Amino acid sequence: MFGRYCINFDTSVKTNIKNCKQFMERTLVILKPSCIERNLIGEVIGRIEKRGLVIAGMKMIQLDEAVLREHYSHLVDKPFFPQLAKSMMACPVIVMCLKGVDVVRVFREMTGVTNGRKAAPGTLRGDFCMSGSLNIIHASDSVENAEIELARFFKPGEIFDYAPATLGFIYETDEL
Ligand code: IDP
Ligand code: MG
Repeated sequence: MFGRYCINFDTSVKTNIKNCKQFMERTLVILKPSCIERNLIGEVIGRIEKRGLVIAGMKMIQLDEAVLREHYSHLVDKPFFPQLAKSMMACPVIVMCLKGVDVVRVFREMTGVTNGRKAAPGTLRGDFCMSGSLNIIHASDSVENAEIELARFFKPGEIFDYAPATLGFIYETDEL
């Protein structure tokens, strides 16, 4: 019962999660091989949880060249693409669907700029990497691309429509 509703401070006020349009924004995150191999999975997931973002889907998969050519279609003609593809196939990755109000922008800001050496301290890249290529995380860059990318990596039924009971302590009622 609780899983289907946003519970506010006043528990008599329950809003059906399907009406929480703002909360329904989603983004795709990939924990890259540079994250997995460097044992940073817990650090990244810990920050996602502490910020109040909801993990609505998560699985480990092995990427291949075909999906990377699609996912990085804007980069396939760059000289560094072969190196990028190789690094993304070096070991399995973890793909996640995050949900939250403004989650695409919020998680891009938490991620930091592409080059880890230029990323601000306090961001995931700024705190945990030193490379412009091995930069530990992928995060969707727009709401539209997030939906395209989620469809690329998740099958129907692998993303769950639930709202944690803590939601009423993460957002004020009028923010949902
Ligand atoms: P983003 O991951 O910050 O959105 P994009 O420009 O979309 O950055 O590039 C996708 C990924 O390609 C980067 O995260 C990084 O791993 C890699 N990449 C981007 N630019 C370069 C480059 O100049 N040299 C090497 N790798 C790059
Ligand atoms: Mg990008």
